[in-house]
Amino acid sequence: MNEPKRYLVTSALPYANGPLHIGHLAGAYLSADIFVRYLRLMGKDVVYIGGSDEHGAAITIRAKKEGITPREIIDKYHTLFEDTFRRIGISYDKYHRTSEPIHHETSQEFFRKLYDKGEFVEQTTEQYFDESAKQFLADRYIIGTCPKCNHTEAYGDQCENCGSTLSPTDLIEPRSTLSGNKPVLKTTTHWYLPLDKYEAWLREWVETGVVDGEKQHEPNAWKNHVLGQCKSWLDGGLQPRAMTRDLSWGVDVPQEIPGAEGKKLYVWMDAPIGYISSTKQWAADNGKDWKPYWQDKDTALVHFIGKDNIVFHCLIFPAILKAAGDYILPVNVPANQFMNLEGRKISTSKNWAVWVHEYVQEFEGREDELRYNMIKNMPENRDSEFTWKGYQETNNNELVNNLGNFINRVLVLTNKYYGGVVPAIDQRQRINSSLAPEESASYKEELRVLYEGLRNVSVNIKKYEFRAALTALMEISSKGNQLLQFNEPWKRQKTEPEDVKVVMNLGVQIVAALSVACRPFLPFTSDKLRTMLNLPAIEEQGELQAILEKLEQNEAIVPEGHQIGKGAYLFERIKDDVIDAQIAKLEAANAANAGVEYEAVKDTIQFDDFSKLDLRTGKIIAAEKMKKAKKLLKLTVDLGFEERTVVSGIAEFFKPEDIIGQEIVLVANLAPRKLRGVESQGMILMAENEKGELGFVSPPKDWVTGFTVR
Ligand code: B3M
Ligand code: ZN
Repeated sequence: MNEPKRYLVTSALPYANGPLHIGHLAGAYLSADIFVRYLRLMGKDVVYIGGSDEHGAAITIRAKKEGITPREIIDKYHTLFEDTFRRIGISYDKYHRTSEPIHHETSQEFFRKLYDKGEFVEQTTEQYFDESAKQFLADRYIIGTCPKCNHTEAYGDQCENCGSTLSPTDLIEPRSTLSGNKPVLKTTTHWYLPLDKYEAWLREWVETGVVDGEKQHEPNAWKNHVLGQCKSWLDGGLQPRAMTRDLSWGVDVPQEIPGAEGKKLYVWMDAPIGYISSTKQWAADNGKDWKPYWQDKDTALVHFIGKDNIVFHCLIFPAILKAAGDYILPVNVPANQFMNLEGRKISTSKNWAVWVHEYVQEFEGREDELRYNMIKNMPENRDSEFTWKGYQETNNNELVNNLGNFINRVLVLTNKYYGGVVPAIDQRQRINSSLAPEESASYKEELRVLYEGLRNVSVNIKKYEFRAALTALMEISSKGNQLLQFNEPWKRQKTEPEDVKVVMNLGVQIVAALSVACRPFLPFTSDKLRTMLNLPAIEEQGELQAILEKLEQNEAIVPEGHQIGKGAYLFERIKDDVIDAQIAKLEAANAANAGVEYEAVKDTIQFDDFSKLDLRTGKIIAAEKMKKAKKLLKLTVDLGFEERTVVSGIAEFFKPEDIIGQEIVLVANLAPRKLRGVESQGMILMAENEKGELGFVSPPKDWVTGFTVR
């Protein structure tokens, strides 16, 4: 494909039903933000679109749980999202929302168009219905056991454990999320998108990049795991998919269509169209035309998403766009995989997450420190992991010791030696190369090294390889540090001032290049650096392109005689106590959420106290209910060397017939006690959980009875 004339870049619209966590950030947002900031810095025409997904069962279910209306839920989370994205530096051109009228109109237009063109197939089928809630149960209103992996909490549309896409009728033992009841089947009529009919062109498009005889993208530019998911869907055979639902919240099916009453658009039909309505709103706000961004073949459309959204962006939405006609298809869908947290899957419901809105509050001024770690660990091709220790390490070892240290040394020394004025140099002077301690280099050769470094960042961003791009950025800083290390200006300033001028002038050039090149990754740092260097603030209008052009001509970026400002530390070390507090917070939130309240540990006893207990393994050989004692069972316990009668308060949890043969641990030297006229000769050890349920503490299975436990 030729160099595109313009770019339309999207990030998945997050469901407005709960806050954003680092997994979201690492999935669809940081990647897009790096990409668009880079394109703007290269002087490209790019619009970055997003918004909140405010329809779908996830919203109404959440509203019900919190006892408020869907409207209150979406307002709450939409506001939170907007604020969070701004504070962590996600630089949308438009952050919109799907509850806006312009979106309802746009998605209804699509529906109408597909309807009028006869693309839909109307089908009456049996669907699950909750009789107590009087509602059909699509998608997330129904859960059950996944037929593929046996996960017991799979949704009607998707299993979050194995990633399979499901239909409600695939679920084993389905139950309603509204009432918990087993649903019944009832007939209902819906409009289906005949994906089976589009299968051939979708396959050709995904596999070869060709559609309607025209090459639209290079298929080898798509990530393997994205292609893999598409192919496995196509190989499995595409099925018609309902584009409507029986719901009370969502975009109405256009009312003039017969049978539209009570029907809403399927959220996965309306949400991606949200990209278009958001673009329309952006265009209206900025006096632009939205159409070329969606309809001109010279536009590159790129969707950034998480892997659970692949099928919707690579097959279903393209099918909708093509069925509508006049629309372009994405040139790439660089989906990321998932980010785990401290060895476990991130889970909103289990509160196992680092919440971005909490981070930006607790770590205000350290937004880039999080961005850096997330980019370094971006789950580009496989799942990755965030740990607080890792975050501390990347901050202390890479941002503080490498980048921050280099920049600080250049600014401090330039101020110290030249009062902050970039020194004039003699270009014939040779200095020690930044590449190897024993080699020499000219000023121009070092500018060339810088140019290559920037190109390396650039090339990797273009390939959507953001981790590698970040590594390339840090290599520029490492070489800057080597330049200082190999030339030791602090030792040679007195004796070889001309050499030192060349070194320090180059140092300033590298810092200035970093102030531009770091921007896609570390936008806040970029702003600070520009101020320190006393250079114009970056508007993201071709600044990287401009410095690449200069360097390519062996020209300096910052002229001799330019007055820079004072240095300051850009990054601070993060101490252990900060990290420990975050880990403790995570554990505490998790325990509180699980409803666990632990009993306080009793006063310390001495070993002698403990050793007075005589604990023995035993087996229950007879059990019966006690008269007029609901909680008590009368048990006979075999200790091998004798039998005991034990009265135990476990009748609420165990039936006598179920515990014959149960192996137990008995306190064998407890003074006998009469309970309801029966002498109890010992006590059986039981564990009690947070709900007050009892379970036997038992010796390893089939051990001989009567032996000591200590
Ligand atoms: N809201 C799913 C999600 O948040 C969905 C994305 C829509 S993108 C058009 O993962
Ligand atoms: Zn599954």
